[in-house]
Amino acid sequence: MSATFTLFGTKGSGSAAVEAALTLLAAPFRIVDAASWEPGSGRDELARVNPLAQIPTLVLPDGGVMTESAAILIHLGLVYPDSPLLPVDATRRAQALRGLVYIAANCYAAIGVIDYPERWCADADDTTRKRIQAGTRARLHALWDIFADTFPAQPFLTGAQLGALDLLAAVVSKWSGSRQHLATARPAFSALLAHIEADPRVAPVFARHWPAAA
Ligand SMILES: N[C@@H](CCC(=O)N[C@@H](CS)C(=O)NCC(=O)O)C(=O)O
Repeated sequence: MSATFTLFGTKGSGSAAVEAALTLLAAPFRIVDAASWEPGSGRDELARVNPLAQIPTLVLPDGGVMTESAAILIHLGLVYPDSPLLPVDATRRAQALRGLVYIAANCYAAIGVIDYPERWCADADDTTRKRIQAGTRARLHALWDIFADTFPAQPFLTGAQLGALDLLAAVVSKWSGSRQHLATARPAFSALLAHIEADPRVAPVFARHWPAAA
């Protein structure tokens, strides 16, 4: 049992969203550098706590293991009710929860198909893999367009303050050409994402994960 959170993750990955949330909370945490694609002791330790060996994985101070980025962020918002992670107002909170699950279930899931098409198609040859990736990428970009049209900035996605939905949107949109697509397809939303990651409370986390964009 540890008094702090233990976050499994690596640079440029979805663990950035949880790292940003823990940073926003000023919660004590340590990072174990780990990813399923990085052999080593971190990956071994990660696989022992999460059979999917996916990141983010968060070990709680009570020893409980949390996986699934949206669930982790919701849990942190509930454990830190005075924080800005989740809106206090029930109407706004409902939309924030909807948005978090939307990103995880739709956008993040599409990334998993693009990264590992062979997991979703038996005996896929290279042409088939590329076709799955191209179709999923187009679908991912359309999913972000719908997200941008559905979740208004007020001025942040979570509401008046930077919160969990902002962090997950800013991180999951980093991959598979989504930011480049949104820059022309949804410029206002694209500007909001840039504004989120430039927020001084979380900017160091984004700069550590995506140094070229810093
Ligand atoms: N459903 C998970 C997806 C997490 C996920 O796919 N993480 C990626 C890194 S960004 C991963 O660990 N992929 C490696 C793998 O699936 O082997 C969540 O929402 O957190």
